[in-house]
Amino acid sequence: MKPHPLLFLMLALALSSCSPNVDSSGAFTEVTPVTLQQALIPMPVSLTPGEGNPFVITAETGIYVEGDSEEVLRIAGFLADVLRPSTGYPVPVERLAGEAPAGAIVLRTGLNDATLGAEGYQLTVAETGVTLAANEPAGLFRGIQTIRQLLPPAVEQPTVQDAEWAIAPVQITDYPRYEWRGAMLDVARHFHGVDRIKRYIDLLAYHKMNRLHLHLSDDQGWRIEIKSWPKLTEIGGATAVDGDPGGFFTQEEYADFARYAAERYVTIVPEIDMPGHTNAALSSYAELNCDGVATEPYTGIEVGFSSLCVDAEITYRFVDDVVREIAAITPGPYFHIGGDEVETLTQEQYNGFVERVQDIVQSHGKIAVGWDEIAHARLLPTTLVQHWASDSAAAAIRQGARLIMSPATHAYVDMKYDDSTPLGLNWAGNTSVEDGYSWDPIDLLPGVTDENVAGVEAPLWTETIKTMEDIEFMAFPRMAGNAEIGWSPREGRSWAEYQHRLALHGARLSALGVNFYRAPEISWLP
Ligand code: NGO
Repeated sequence: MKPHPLLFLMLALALSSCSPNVDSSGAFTEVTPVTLQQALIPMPVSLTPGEGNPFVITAETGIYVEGDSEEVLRIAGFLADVLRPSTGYPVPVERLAGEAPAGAIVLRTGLNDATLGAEGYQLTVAETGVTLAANEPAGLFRGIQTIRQLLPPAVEQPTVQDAEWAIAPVQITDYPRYEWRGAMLDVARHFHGVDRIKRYIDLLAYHKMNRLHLHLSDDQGWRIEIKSWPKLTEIGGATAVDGDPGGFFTQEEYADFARYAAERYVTIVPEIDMPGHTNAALSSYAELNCDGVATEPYTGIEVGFSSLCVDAEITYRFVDDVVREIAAITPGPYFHIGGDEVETLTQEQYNGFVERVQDIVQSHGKIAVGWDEIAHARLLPTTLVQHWASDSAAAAIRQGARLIMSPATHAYVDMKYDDSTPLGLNWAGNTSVEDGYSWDPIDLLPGVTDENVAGVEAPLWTETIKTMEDIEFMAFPRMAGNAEIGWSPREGRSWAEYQHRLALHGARLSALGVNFYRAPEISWLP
């Protein structure tokens, strides 16, 4: 019998790199050649190669959905939409009536397996067909990202490719380590519109990430329409860093991409940064200033100088209106109140503000999230604290709050890769791809265990980031590392092994058209 072409691909990869093997418990064992299967990012909990010939997608392959769920049908359609352009095959999506035909891809929910949770899945690939099963639709959606990565990278191309669409037999059981696997995009320093938000959501979803935190306001810009305070966007929305063009989302646009995100099991987390980082609001409404005089618009990149007038009642009417309007168009349960870098208030004033705003957020049915500094105030039991630079984590943990880990020295993707990086900042130091991968949420701060950690988030602040190409260049490939830190088991993660998977992952990012940073220390595969 003729050797299968996939063997040649595996051999080619074997010559270029090596990676540890994974046993059924997910631990990395011996060093063997990288195969497409072992190049998954994030690495699954357990992966067992099967026997026999690969499964091959052909002109006859269809996707079949068990049961009558519309949601699962939509998820099947998502996979078909990935497969059709590059394979050129029709890839019909149908409900399964009776037995699945040979060579089918079958999707099934209702597994009832507690270990898998809402986002876990089981994937079985054999020559005769593919079965993807999960407790919930969200798990199927995550598993589909794995199917995409098991296929040749060309599957992500937008036009018909000449390739053999084969997947070697494998059995995968997979579920996330943390519930919160996020990215933050600052749309305030430079505005990034709906198309960019959707593209970013696609790239996050591809890496099994599930939160997009949007930094919607700062000194330089206010980016979300508030119908009861229209000057916020009229005046505050007009500016950006360096005098670049401003912009803002209408509430309809916001609701549109929030829905787009939800269809990909990504939760939008809106942030209105307060009481500091508020010059855009202070320049829009004189009455928000203690002296009753509107400030000048600001387009520099200093921090810490602005604050709402925390002793004036109108401030809380303003906050209540803003939180109410945004909460009403936000399907997810979170509202981020900022709280970072306030240099013009006493601790008492600051704490009083944070405590009141937390209650306002709760009164509109949302869970409050805030940067490190809020841990000095009295926190509600549900409030999440986003660690970035200070040592307030201990105060947060003492109050029983859980942490979102965004250490600036590792997870800030606005930091330069090295001294030659044309974009980005470096106040937290350069962050190479290795620095961005080689950290773990429970190793950075004393006394933190997985119990204290909700998850991981990679912020992209945009003082220097103006285009989608800029966003992609800074976020990728580091975002892939953050995705793995949030999803994969801690046990066995190592840079020595990861860099080989990343080398192959580069071919997928290229096929997706991502303008990623080709770090010279990685032997990127074409
Ligand atoms: C800090 C600051 C932001 C900056 C960012 C730049 C936090 C939480 N506040 O992070 O305003 O944009 O650094 O890296």
